[in-house]
Amino acid sequence: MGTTNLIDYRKIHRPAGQLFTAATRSEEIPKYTLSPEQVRFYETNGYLKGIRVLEERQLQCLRDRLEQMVADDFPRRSELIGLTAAAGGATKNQQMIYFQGAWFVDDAFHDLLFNAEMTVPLSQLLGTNRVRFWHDQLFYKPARHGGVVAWHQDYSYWTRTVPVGHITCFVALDDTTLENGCVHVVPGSHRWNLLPTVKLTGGMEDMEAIKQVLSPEQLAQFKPVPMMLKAGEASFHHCLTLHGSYPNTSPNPRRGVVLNFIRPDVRSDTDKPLMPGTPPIPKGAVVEGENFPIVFDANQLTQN
Ligand SMILES: O=C(O)CCC(=O)C(=O)O
Repeated sequence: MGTTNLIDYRKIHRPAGQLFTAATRSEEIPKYTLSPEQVRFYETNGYLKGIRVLEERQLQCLRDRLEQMVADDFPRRSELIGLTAAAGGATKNQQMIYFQGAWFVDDAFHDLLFNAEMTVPLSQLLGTNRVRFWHDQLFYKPARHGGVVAWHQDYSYWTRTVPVGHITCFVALDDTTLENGCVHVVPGSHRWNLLPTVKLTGGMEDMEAIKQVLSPEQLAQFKPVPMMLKAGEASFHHCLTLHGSYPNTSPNPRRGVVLNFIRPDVRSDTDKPLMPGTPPIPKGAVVEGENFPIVFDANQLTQN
């Protein structure tokens, strides 16, 4: 079990175990590659859905590890960022269980970052030979709890890094449906201006806050579509694509792993730490180092 030996997986910039395969050989790349139509769809609409990235055994392992992490007795709970200390199983009565840093403490969540099923499409969608990991987020909607993720653009929360060269991959650990709060996107909104931040998680009263700052043209274009996924599938969205999700009213949890990636030339735009607990990267310097591994490098692929 990868969570008992206190390894800091941030120090390992390749898969630590056998659960996921990284892209290392050029001959393997075609099997992970998106079609030109899929890339065009992403460029036009700012999202792409329904890409299978997990096999059943990988899915089951990630679900099990996540359940261990959100249990009150998880030994490395204090290392997870943003997970409120719960007592007596209170966690699952929250509207939303949210935290970052699963990849620090668990080999399966760490190795997922390097999964070629994800990293090859990411390099295509970012239009770059090298893909860098930015950070992770767990969005766990417990059964029958009324939490939303309000409409937002991811980059509104990331302006401390420039230029815009960020992408999000949502990996479904459960089928996502209208009833359990699948993510919705506004197609084409990746061409809109940068919008302000809003309170990200909350109740239905928080969902529509962004509408107060949309122009009449944007309001007219506000035609969300649901991105329903099968467990083990992923969706990708551009960091300016407006997206959000409604409450989980179903009798089962809706668990999603959100992985954020950047182009390799994205720089720090602040002298403060970019993420909680990370050393500062001086303003103007490339975002790199232990906390921001390269997860795919087309220049390093072997030929045989
Ligand atoms: O899990 C959710 O419902 C929201 C996820 C999200 O905001 C994202 O994928 O960027």
